Amino acid sequence: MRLLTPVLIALGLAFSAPVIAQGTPAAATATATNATVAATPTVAAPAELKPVADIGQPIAKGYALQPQVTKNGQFAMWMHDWLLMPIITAISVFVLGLLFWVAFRYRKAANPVPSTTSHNTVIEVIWTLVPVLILVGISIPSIGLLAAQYKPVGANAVTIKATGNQWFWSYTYPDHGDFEIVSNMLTDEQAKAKGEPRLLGVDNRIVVPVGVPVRVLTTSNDVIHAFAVPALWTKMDAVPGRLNETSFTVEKAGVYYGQCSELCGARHGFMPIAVEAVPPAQFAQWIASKGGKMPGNKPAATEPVGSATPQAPAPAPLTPAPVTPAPVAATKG
Ligand SMILES: [Cu+2]
Repeated sequence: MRLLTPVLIALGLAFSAPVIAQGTPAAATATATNATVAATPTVAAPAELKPVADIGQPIAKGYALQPQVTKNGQFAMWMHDWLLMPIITAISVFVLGLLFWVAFRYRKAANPVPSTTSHNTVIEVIWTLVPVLILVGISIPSIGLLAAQYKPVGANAVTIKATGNQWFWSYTYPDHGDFEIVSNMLTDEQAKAKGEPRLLGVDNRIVVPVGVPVRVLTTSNDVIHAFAVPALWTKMDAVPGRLNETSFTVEKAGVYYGQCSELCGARHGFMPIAVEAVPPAQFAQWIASKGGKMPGNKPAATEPVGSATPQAPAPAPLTPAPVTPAPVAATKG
């Protein structure tokens, strides 16, 4: 009898262990609502921004670039609209005009005896030099833009690790408590009900602060994907086994949509990206609502002023328990 009890307990544990082990991955891969639930947030998430038509998403009957909300994007758009397009148009019109002129002026009827000239030094110098000057003129702002796009951001940047999966995105915020966001596309019905654009709306957006540089580290769990958000002038391949880096600083609050931009399989077109840019204070609140914390060990924006233990070491001594219940009750819902 004395032996029987431990044997029974051991048997019970042995049988229950596989059940627990099987339960965990199933929960982890459950695509829709994610780790955020498990994190038991103590702060309510700020209200989601509503998408605005023609901002951060394709424009009906549009043919130009989407309105840009980063400095790099605005410069790139200026370059496209006021440098490249005028030069391309002028060259095309000039060459087409030359062709028409040659075909008309030197047709057989008008010019029965063709010239045998084969060299003209002045013209040859001009048609070599002018294209070189045009290309040099374009390359100066172009190289500047390229360098700006890949300029590493400083220590104050918010880091997001974006991982491509067949066929959804998952994100972690390594400097903010390393919580995970699993982001799946909404169905047509869900998108309609939520006022989200079709094929672009997701169940869980990523949130970034306005005016603060954001560093995006991209990688993949399976095949090559690409993290791309047109309004943020951002596109970076997400390659399995590698970590790529890109960055952007959003200048304007709003919701900006993107898509996977590397053919990655059957549902490549159905793994959108939604980035919500909000004021820094709201960002801190969102981080707290996900169970994360702002860097520097400060609990994220739970208390606006006061009780600010400066640089408190991580395991702060426990204060008497009944301090927080009121806000929890107030914010739940
Ligand atoms: Cu993909």
